[in-house]
Formats: sequence, C-alpha cells, structure tokens
Amino acid sequence: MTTLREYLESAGCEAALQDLIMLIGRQAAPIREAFITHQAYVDTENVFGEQQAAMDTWADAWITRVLGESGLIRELASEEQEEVSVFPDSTHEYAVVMDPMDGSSLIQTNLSVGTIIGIFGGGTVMQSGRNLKAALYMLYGPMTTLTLSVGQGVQVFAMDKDGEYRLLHQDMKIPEGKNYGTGGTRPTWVAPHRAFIEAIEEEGAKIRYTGSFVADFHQILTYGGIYCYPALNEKPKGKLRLLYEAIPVGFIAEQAGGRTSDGHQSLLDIVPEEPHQRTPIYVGSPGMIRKVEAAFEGTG
Ligand code: AHM
Ligand code: MG
Repeated sequence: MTTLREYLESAGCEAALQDLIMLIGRQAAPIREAFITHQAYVDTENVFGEQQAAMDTWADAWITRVLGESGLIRELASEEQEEVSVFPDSTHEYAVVMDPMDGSSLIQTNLSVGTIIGIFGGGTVMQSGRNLKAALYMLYGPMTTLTLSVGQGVQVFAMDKDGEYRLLHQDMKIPEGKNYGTGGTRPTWVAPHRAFIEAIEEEGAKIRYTGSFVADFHQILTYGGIYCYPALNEKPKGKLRLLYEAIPVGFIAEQAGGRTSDGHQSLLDIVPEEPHQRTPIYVGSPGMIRKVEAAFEGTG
C-alpha cells in the first residue's frame, strides 16, 4: 500500500516540501494523545473573543514550536495567534497558514475535529489560494486521516497502527450530491442565502451539519453537496477565516473537481488584506455553487 512519503515522491514534490508535509502528519499522534489530557475548558478567550478550549492553545503552541524548529518555514499564521510568526533562521521559504484545532467546541462531545494547513512558497502567508503549493487537513475521527492536495488532485491517507499514513482514497472527486450544512441561523441569514437554502430544501437536499468545518466538509467531499457559512445580517463577512479555513479547504475542494465561492467569486481568487479576515464560505459540488452564485447575482 502506498505510503504518504511514496506518494509525495511520485508526485515530484521537492524534498523540503515532502519533509514539511511528513512532519505535519506526524503531529497527529501527539495531538490525539493530548485530547485525553486537555479536556476541560480554560477561562481564556482567543483573539476573536470566543471561548477557547485548552486543546486549541495546546495544539497551536505544539505545531508552532515543531514547525518553527524545523528550519523549513519562514512564516506561520494561525487562527489562534494575533501576530504572524517569522522564523528568520529558516533555510526554506515555505509559509504556513493553519487552524490548529478546527471545530474545537466539539471535543467535549467526542465528535470529529481536525487540523487545517495551507502551505505557500515565497516566504509570506499573505497570498491568495491560487498560490498554494499544498493544502491538507488531518481529521481526528474513528480513524486519523490526512486529506492532501499538492495541486495534483486529492488523496486521502489513513494512519495505521504504526503511525504510517497509507493511501485510502485516490483522486477523490466530489459527487454532485444532495447533502448540505449551513452555519448561522435562519433569522440571521442574508436574503440570498435564505433563498438558496429554501430552494435546495424544496429539491430534497438533506441536512448534515455537526459544527466542525473539516468534518462537515469531508462528508461533502465523500458524498457531495455543499458546506456553507454565509454572510449574516449583522456579520457580512460571516464567521470563518479566509487564510486558515477557506483557502486550504477550498483548494482541496477545487482539486477534487468541486467549486468554492463567497457568493460571487472563488475563494481562491480573494487576495487577503489582513491575516485574520473572514469571508462567507461556500464549498461543494459545481451544481450547488452555480445555484449559490445565481442566488447572489446582482447583490453586493
Ligand atoms: P473554530 O475554528 O473556532 O472551531 O470555529 C470554526 C467552526 C467551524 O469548524 C464550524 O463549521 C463553525 O465554526 C460552526 O459555527 P456555528 O456553531 O456558528 O455553526
Ligand atoms: Mg476553525
């Protein structure tokens, strides 16, 4: 069975990028261990003023330290850190964006959560998704899986009992599908989002939403449909972040033959103005995104 390293070699990835992806993948084991030792919420809030699980800060500090010490990355921007970290001694120009623990409010309920990573070249994180060299997410579910794109389609690897990632699904393609999940609440949705949801519900779309973006997206990747976190009346940029969530997952979605949108354009075409900026997010099958953009046409 093809291992992650064998895949990266066969894909022709440069050695340092291979090392960086392997290093990130290896952090799933200590993270899984830490779920057991970091269960209680602490009295801290992250830079967005949201309640933060201890596991968020731990995973953030852990990955930042490991990647910082690797000498492989020049910059790192994390959902959990106000400032972009710079590593002047690095011998490589990779720049990493990450959500170290996405869906963290679900840890206490033992539903799946994940780590989202985007890797740019060129030494800076302030780039559009079109420039990504690689994107991946590790999903901590019944299995630990690593869903990866290095710009050559999407491969899913599963960790075996020895900690080795082995190819589980090759060249994933998002089916059209009927599943949907959406953040926000009906009274807070902007009108075009509401119209879109009501239209697909009429057509028999089936709701699937846990509140963990990576887990919910992985279901869409597998069965088709759409994940949405829309603009809300009081929050026109929605909730999720462009760099840490939209861009890496959006890259994977588009590499799997799906599409992404903020209602008007691909998430990968948005040029970030500041690391923590938010964006409405739609990721899913092409037919679903067509309907989203039709609903938003002529607005905003
Ligand atoms: P987090 O990165 O702090 O966990 O927040 C992001 C999460 C997503 O994983 C999820 O899709 C969304 O927030 C759920 O938000 P809501 O509870 O508003 O539906
Ligand atoms: Mg998140």
